[in-house]
Amino acid sequence: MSDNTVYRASTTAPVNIAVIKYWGKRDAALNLPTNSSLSVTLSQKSLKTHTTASCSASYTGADSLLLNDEPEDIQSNKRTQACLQLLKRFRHDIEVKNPSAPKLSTMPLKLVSINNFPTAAGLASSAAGFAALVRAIANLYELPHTPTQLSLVARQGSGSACRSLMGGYVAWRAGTARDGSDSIAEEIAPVSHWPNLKALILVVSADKKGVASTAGMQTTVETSTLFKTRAESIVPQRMEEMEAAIHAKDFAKFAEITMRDSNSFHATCLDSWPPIHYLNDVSRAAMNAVETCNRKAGKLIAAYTFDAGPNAVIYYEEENEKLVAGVFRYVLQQVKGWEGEYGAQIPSNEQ
Ligand code: 2P0
Repeated sequence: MSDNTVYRASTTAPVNIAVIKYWGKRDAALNLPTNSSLSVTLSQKSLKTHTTASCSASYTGADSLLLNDEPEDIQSNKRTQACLQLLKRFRHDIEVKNPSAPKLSTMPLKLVSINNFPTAAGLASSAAGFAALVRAIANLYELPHTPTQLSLVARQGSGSACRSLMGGYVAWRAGTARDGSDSIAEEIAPVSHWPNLKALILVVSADKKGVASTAGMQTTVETSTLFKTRAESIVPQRMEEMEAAIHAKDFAKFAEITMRDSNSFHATCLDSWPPIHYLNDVSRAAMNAVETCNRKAGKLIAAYTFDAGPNAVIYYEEENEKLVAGVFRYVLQQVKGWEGEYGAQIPSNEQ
């Protein structure tokens, strides 16, 4: 008997922006990090990946993915395969326990993903992308797993993706187990804990980034003399201080650690050989603008952070929006190369 039923589930996943950066792998195959990291999940109102997963016995051929209307080669992508195989195994376990459950794990999957922001421009597209992919398939398969349990799967697609399965303030614990079983993400505070914290995203360039994160990290791990100190001595203490700052809603402390950790990460990039440059003159103008905001206010009211690209994310509290927006408007209109802003993204876990 042929069955043409198409099973389908859709979901969206947000971008997250780290305030303690993940940079370096201790196990590239399992995608295990050398240090823990911590991020803020941004609103899905303007930065998100939307993914639909479907499967059917009537589908022919291999699993497929359309990303922004372009077919992606997922057969030779080990990371995507690792995620799909784990999720199919979880579904298979359900089918073994419940023989009347449809055998979704044996059907070809069709995945369709759309980003509403530049892909691979240092705006955490792989984070939202793999988080949406894992959650869409988990929904399709009706898996009972918690977001933290699914973070083990998403991590294998892209490290930072494990932090996009939760809203609010999310820690990715590096873990110590060799099989990665304790390298998981957990929400340390919900978005409602600090509702007036905002993030402004300055798009310096929507081009694809120069050095991809995975390759850049490996170069840093292998060649930077600063890296070991950062991973082993600096970040563990910063994680504790950052969690305390978030719990206390201590913006000045949050801002200091955020900026120092961004600078520390970019310092290890510059200390790599060959050196890796992600920041440019527009990024540095954004840093100066934050320093101007803080000088004008007489205290830390704004914080910058940069990922593997020149785009800036500026954190501030809502009551200081006028001052921050005013300084940025003034400074950036004098700088060539600034493409625009994504507006104020209120961190949110609405999903
Ligand atoms: C972060 N980044 O914590 C840091 C800051 C970039 C700079 O996570 O190789 O794309 O897929 O695990 O997750 C970017 O790294 O790397 C990243 P893979 P990913 O957000």
